[in-house]
Amino acid sequence: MSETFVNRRAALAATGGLLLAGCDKLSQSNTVQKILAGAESLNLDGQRLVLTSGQPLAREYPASEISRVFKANGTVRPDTDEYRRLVLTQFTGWRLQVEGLVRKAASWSLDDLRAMPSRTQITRHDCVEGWSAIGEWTGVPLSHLLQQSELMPNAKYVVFRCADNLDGSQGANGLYYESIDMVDAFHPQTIMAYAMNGKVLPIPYGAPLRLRVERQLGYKMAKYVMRIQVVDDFSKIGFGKGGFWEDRGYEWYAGI
Ligand SMILES: Nc1nc2c(c(=O)[nH]1)N[C@H]1C(S)=C(S)[C@@H](COP(=O)(O)O)O[C@H]1N2
Ligand SMILES: [Mo]
Repeated sequence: MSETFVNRRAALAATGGLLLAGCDKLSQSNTVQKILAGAESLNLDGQRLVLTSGQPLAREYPASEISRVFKANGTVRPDTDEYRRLVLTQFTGWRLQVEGLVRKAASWSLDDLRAMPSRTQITRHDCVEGWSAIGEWTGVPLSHLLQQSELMPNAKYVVFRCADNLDGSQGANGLYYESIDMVDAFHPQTIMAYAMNGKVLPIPYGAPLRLRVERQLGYKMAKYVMRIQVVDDFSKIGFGKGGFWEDRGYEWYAGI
Protein backbone atom coordinates (compact mmCIF):
# COMPACT_ATOMS: atom_id res chain seq x y z
CA MET A 1 0.00 0.00 0.00
CA SER A 2 2.70 2.52 0.93
CA GLU A 3 4.44 1.93 -2.40
CA THR A 4 1.24 2.90 -4.19
CA PHE A 5 1.10 6.10 -2.22
CA VAL A 6 4.73 6.98 -3.01
CA ASN A 7 4.23 6.34 -6.73
CA ARG A 8 1.10 8.43 -6.65
CA ARG A 9 2.89 11.33 -5.06
CA ALA A 10 5.64 11.22 -7.69
CA ALA A 11 3.01 11.06 -10.42
CA LEU A 12 1.21 13.99 -8.88
CA ALA A 13 4.34 16.15 -8.96
CA ALA A 14 5.14 15.11 -12.53
CA THR A 15 1.70 16.01 -13.85
CA GLY A 16 1.25 19.34 -12.11
CA GLY A 17 1.10 21.02 -15.51
CA LEU A 18 -1.51 18.62 -16.76
CA LEU A 19 -3.73 19.27 -13.79
CA LEU A 20 -3.35 23.02 -14.16
CA ALA A 21 -4.52 22.70 -17.75
CA GLY A 22 -7.98 22.07 -16.30
CA CYS A 23 -8.26 25.58 -14.88
CA ASP A 24 -10.00 27.22 -17.81
CA LYS A 25 -12.54 24.43 -17.80
CA LEU A 26 -13.03 25.02 -14.10
CA SER A 27 -13.97 28.65 -14.64
CA GLN A 28 -16.30 27.51 -17.40
CA SER A 29 -17.99 25.21 -14.91
CA ASN A 30 -18.24 28.01 -12.38
CA THR A 31 -19.99 30.16 -14.92
CA VAL A 32 -22.56 27.49 -15.60
CA GLN A 33 -22.95 26.90 -11.87
CA LYS A 34 -23.65 30.60 -11.39
CA ILE A 35 -26.23 30.59 -14.15
CA LEU A 36 -27.87 27.61 -12.49
CA ALA A 37 -27.76 29.16 -9.04
CA GLY A 38 -29.66 32.15 -10.34
CA ALA A 39 -32.15 30.05 -12.25
CA GLU A 40 -33.88 27.96 -9.65
CA SER A 41 -37.19 28.42 -11.37
CA LEU A 42 -35.96 26.52 -14.43
CA ASN A 43 -37.60 23.16 -14.75
CA LEU A 44 -35.44 20.11 -15.24
CA ASP A 45 -35.61 20.21 -19.03
CA GLY A 46 -34.55 23.82 -19.01
CA GLN A 47 -31.72 22.96 -16.69
CA ARG A 48 -30.60 20.17 -18.97
CA LEU A 49 -30.54 22.54 -21.91
CA VAL A 50 -28.30 24.96 -20.07
CA LEU A 51 -26.05 22.16 -18.98
CA THR A 52 -25.59 20.36 -22.27
CA SER A 53 -25.41 23.22 -24.74
CA GLY A 54 -22.01 23.84 -26.21
CA GLN A 55 -20.08 21.37 -24.07
CA PRO A 56 -17.16 19.95 -26.05
CA LEU A 57 -16.99 16.18 -26.45
CA ALA A 58 -13.94 14.13 -25.60
CA ARG A 59 -12.38 12.57 -28.70
CA GLU A 60 -13.85 9.24 -29.79
CA TYR A 61 -11.85 6.61 -31.69
CA PRO A 62 -12.52 3.92 -34.30
CA ALA A 63 -12.77 0.30 -33.12
CA SER A 64 -9.42 -0.44 -34.77
CA GLU A 65 -7.72 1.69 -32.11
CA ILE A 66 -9.04 -0.19 -29.08
CA SER A 67 -6.05 -1.16 -26.89
CA ARG A 68 -5.26 -4.86 -26.84
CA VAL A 69 -4.19 -4.52 -23.22
CA PHE A 70 -6.04 -2.14 -20.93
CA LYS A 71 -4.34 -1.81 -17.59
CA ALA A 72 -6.56 -2.48 -14.58
CA ASN A 73 -5.57 -0.02 -11.88
CA GLY A 74 -6.21 0.59 -8.20
CA THR A 75 -8.59 -2.00 -6.80
CA VAL A 76 -9.01 -4.95 -9.14
CA ARG A 77 -11.34 -7.01 -6.91
CA PRO A 78 -12.96 -5.48 -3.83
CA ASP A 79 -12.03 -7.46 -0.74
CA THR A 80 -15.25 -7.32 1.26
CA ASP A 81 -17.82 -9.95 2.25
CA GLU A 82 -20.57 -7.91 0.64
CA TYR A 83 -18.78 -7.79 -2.72
CA ARG A 84 -17.86 -11.49 -2.58
CA ARG A 85 -21.54 -12.31 -2.07
CA LEU A 86 -22.49 -10.14 -5.06
CA VAL A 87 -19.92 -11.91 -7.26
CA LEU A 88 -21.27 -15.33 -6.20
CA THR A 89 -24.74 -14.36 -7.43
CA GLN A 90 -23.37 -12.65 -10.56
CA PHE A 91 -24.64 -9.34 -9.22
CA THR A 92 -28.30 -10.40 -9.34
CA GLY A 93 -28.70 -9.09 -5.78
CA TRP A 94 -26.98 -5.80 -6.58
CA ARG A 95 -29.00 -2.58 -6.80
CA LEU A 96 -27.83 0.88 -7.70
CA GLN A 97 -29.21 3.19 -5.02
CA VAL A 98 -29.83 6.83 -5.90
CA GLU A 99 -30.52 9.06 -2.93
CA GLY A 100 -30.02 12.51 -1.45
CA LEU A 101 -31.36 15.67 -3.09
CA VAL A 102 -33.80 13.87 -5.38
CA ARG A 103 -37.59 13.71 -5.33
CA LYS A 104 -37.67 10.03 -6.28
CA ALA A 105 -35.01 7.91 -4.60
CA ALA A 106 -34.32 4.90 -6.82
CA SER A 107 -33.02 1.37 -6.57
CA TRP A 108 -32.24 -0.18 -9.95
CA SER A 109 -31.05 -3.69 -10.80
CA LEU A 110 -28.60 -4.34 -13.63
CA ASP A 111 -31.47 -5.51 -15.82
CA ASP A 112 -33.31 -2.26 -15.09
CA LEU A 113 -30.25 -0.29 -16.20
CA ARG A 114 -29.73 -2.42 -19.31
CA ALA A 115 -33.33 -1.72 -20.35
CA MET A 116 -32.74 2.06 -20.26
CA PRO A 117 -31.41 4.19 -23.14
CA SER A 118 -27.74 3.43 -23.69
CA ARG A 119 -24.69 5.03 -25.20
CA THR A 120 -21.53 3.36 -26.53
CA GLN A 121 -18.29 5.31 -26.92
CA ILE A 122 -14.65 4.51 -27.67
CA THR A 123 -12.45 6.84 -25.67
CA ARG A 124 -8.97 7.18 -24.22
CA HIS A 125 -8.48 6.73 -20.51
CA ASP A 126 -5.59 8.75 -19.07
CA CYS A 127 -4.25 7.82 -15.64
CA VAL A 128 -2.35 10.37 -13.60
CA GLU A 129 0.41 7.76 -13.21
CA GLY A 130 1.30 8.30 -16.86
CA TRP A 131 -0.39 5.54 -18.86
CA SER A 132 -3.31 5.66 -21.29
CA ALA A 133 -5.53 3.07 -22.95
CA ILE A 134 -8.39 3.13 -25.43
CA GLY A 135 -11.55 1.16 -24.71
CA GLU A 136 -15.17 0.91 -25.69
CA TRP A 137 -17.73 1.61 -22.99
CA THR A 138 -21.48 1.03 -22.99
CA GLY A 139 -23.84 2.28 -20.32
CA VAL A 140 -26.72 4.49 -19.28
CA PRO A 141 -26.20 8.23 -19.55
CA LEU A 142 -26.01 9.59 -16.01
CA SER A 143 -28.30 12.43 -17.17
CA HIS A 144 -31.04 9.85 -17.72
CA LEU A 145 -30.72 8.48 -14.19
CA LEU A 146 -30.75 11.98 -12.72
CA GLN A 147 -33.81 12.94 -14.72
CA GLN A 148 -35.61 9.80 -13.57
CA SER A 149 -34.76 10.65 -9.96
CA GLU A 150 -35.86 14.29 -10.31
CA LEU A 151 -33.19 16.54 -8.87
CA MET A 152 -34.10 19.09 -6.24
CA PRO A 153 -33.17 22.70 -7.12
CA ASN A 154 -30.26 22.73 -4.64
CA ALA A 155 -28.60 19.61 -6.15
CA LYS A 156 -24.96 20.53 -6.86
CA TYR A 157 -22.79 17.42 -6.93
CA VAL A 158 -23.16 13.76 -7.71
CA VAL A 159 -21.20 11.48 -5.38
CA PHE A 160 -20.34 7.88 -6.27
CA ARG A 161 -19.87 5.47 -3.34
CA CYS A 162 -17.85 2.36 -4.18
CA ALA A 163 -17.57 -1.15 -2.77
CA ASP A 164 -13.79 -1.19 -2.26
CA ASN A 165 -11.78 -0.09 0.73
CA LEU A 166 -8.46 1.00 -0.75
CA ASP A 167 -7.04 2.08 2.59
CA GLY A 168 -8.47 -0.38 5.10
CA SER A 169 -6.46 1.17 7.91
CA GLN A 170 -8.73 4.22 7.77
CA GLY A 171 -12.00 2.35 8.22
CA ALA A 172 -14.96 3.82 6.35
CA ASN A 173 -12.80 6.79 5.31
CA GLY A 174 -10.74 4.34 3.27
CA LEU A 175 -13.69 3.51 0.98
CA TYR A 176 -13.26 4.72 -2.59
CA TYR A 177 -15.61 7.50 -3.64
CA GLU A 178 -15.71 10.30 -6.18
CA SER A 179 -17.78 13.35 -7.03
CA ILE A 180 -18.54 15.51 -10.06
CA ASP A 181 -20.59 18.66 -10.63
CA MET A 182 -23.79 18.91 -12.68
CA VAL A 183 -21.92 20.14 -15.76
CA ASP A 184 -20.05 16.85 -16.00
CA ALA A 185 -23.00 14.83 -14.69
CA PHE A 186 -25.17 16.00 -17.61
CA HIS A 187 -22.41 15.82 -20.23
CA PRO A 188 -23.55 13.47 -23.01
CA GLN A 189 -20.47 11.24 -22.65
CA THR A 190 -20.89 10.77 -18.89
CA ILE A 191 -22.27 7.27 -18.53
CA MET A 192 -22.63 4.54 -15.92
CA ALA A 193 -20.99 1.70 -17.83
CA TYR A 194 -21.97 -1.97 -17.51
CA ALA A 195 -20.07 -3.20 -20.59
CA MET A 196 -16.52 -2.84 -21.89
CA ASN A 197 -15.40 -3.74 -25.42
CA GLY A 198 -18.77 -5.34 -26.10
CA LYS A 199 -18.72 -7.68 -23.07
CA VAL A 200 -20.19 -7.59 -19.58
CA LEU A 201 -17.94 -5.30 -17.51
CA PRO A 202 -15.22 -7.52 -16.00
CA ILE A 203 -14.45 -7.36 -12.27
CA PRO A 204 -10.99 -5.70 -12.63
CA TYR A 205 -12.61 -2.82 -14.54
CA GLY A 206 -15.35 -2.13 -11.98
CA ALA A 207 -18.18 -4.68 -12.25
CA PRO A 208 -21.07 -4.38 -12.10
CA LEU A 209 -21.07 -0.63 -12.81
CA ARG A 210 -18.49 2.13 -13.17
CA LEU A 211 -18.52 5.78 -14.04
CA ARG A 212 -17.05 7.12 -17.29
CA VAL A 213 -16.53 10.89 -17.21
CA GLU A 214 -14.50 11.26 -20.32
CA ARG A 215 -13.08 14.74 -19.99
CA GLN A 216 -11.31 14.00 -16.73
CA LEU A 217 -8.45 11.80 -15.54
CA GLY A 218 -8.80 8.13 -14.63
CA TYR A 219 -9.10 8.51 -10.89
CA LYS A 220 -12.47 10.29 -11.30
CA MET A 221 -13.94 7.19 -12.99
CA ALA A 222 -15.29 5.39 -9.93
CA LYS A 223 -15.45 1.59 -10.29
CA TYR A 224 -17.69 -0.79 -8.25
CA VAL A 225 -20.38 1.87 -7.79
CA MET A 226 -22.98 0.85 -5.20
CA ARG A 227 -24.66 4.15 -4.43
CA ILE A 228 -25.13 7.54 -6.03
CA GLN A 229 -25.77 10.44 -3.67
CA VAL A 230 -26.90 13.84 -4.85
CA VAL A 231 -25.66 16.55 -2.48
CA ASP A 232 -25.12 20.29 -2.22
CA ASP A 233 -21.88 19.90 -0.29
CA PHE A 234 -19.36 17.06 0.10
CA SER A 235 -17.34 18.41 3.02
CA LYS A 236 -18.77 15.80 5.42
CA ILE A 237 -17.98 12.81 3.17
CA GLY A 238 -14.66 10.99 3.64
CA PHE A 239 -12.05 13.61 4.54
CA GLY A 240 -14.11 16.27 2.78
CA LYS A 241 -12.24 16.87 -0.49
CA GLY A 242 -14.69 15.13 -2.82
CA GLY A 243 -12.89 11.87 -3.53
CA PHE A 244 -10.56 9.17 -2.26
CA TRP A 245 -7.50 10.57 -4.06
CA GLU A 246 -8.59 14.17 -3.57
CA ASP A 247 -8.53 13.45 0.18
CA ARG A 248 -4.89 12.45 -0.38
CA GLY A 249 -3.78 15.49 -2.38
CA TYR A 250 -5.17 15.23 -5.91
CA GLU A 251 -7.11 18.03 -7.59
CA TRP A 252 -10.90 17.74 -7.40
CA TYR A 253 -11.26 18.93 -11.00
CA ALA A 254 -9.08 16.67 -13.13
CA GLY A 255 -9.81 18.02 -16.60
CA ILE A 256 -7.65 16.74 -19.43
N1 LIG B 1 -13.60 2.04 -6.85
C1 LIG B 1 -12.45 2.40 -7.43
N2 LIG B 1 -12.51 3.17 -8.53
C2 LIG B 1 -11.36 3.55 -9.14
C3 LIG B 1 -10.09 3.18 -8.65
C4 LIG B 1 -10.07 2.36 -7.48
O1 LIG B 1 -9.01 1.96 -6.96
N3 LIG B 1 -11.27 1.99 -6.91
N4 LIG B 1 -8.95 3.61 -9.27
C5 LIG B 1 -9.07 4.77 -10.17
C6 LIG B 1 -7.92 4.98 -11.03
S1 LIG B 1 -6.57 5.79 -10.38
C7 LIG B 1 -7.94 4.69 -12.36
S2 LIG B 1 -6.69 5.07 -13.41
C8 LIG B 1 -9.08 3.93 -12.92
C9 LIG B 1 -8.59 2.63 -13.46
O2 LIG B 1 -9.61 2.01 -14.19
P1 LIG B 1 -9.27 0.64 -14.90
O3 LIG B 1 -8.95 -0.35 -13.81
O4 LIG B 1 -10.49 0.30 -15.66
O5 LIG B 1 -8.07 0.88 -15.76
O6 LIG B 1 -10.11 3.67 -11.98
C10 LIG B 1 -10.31 4.67 -11.02
N5 LIG B 1 -11.47 4.31 -10.26
MO1 LIG C 1 -5.35 6.47 -12.23
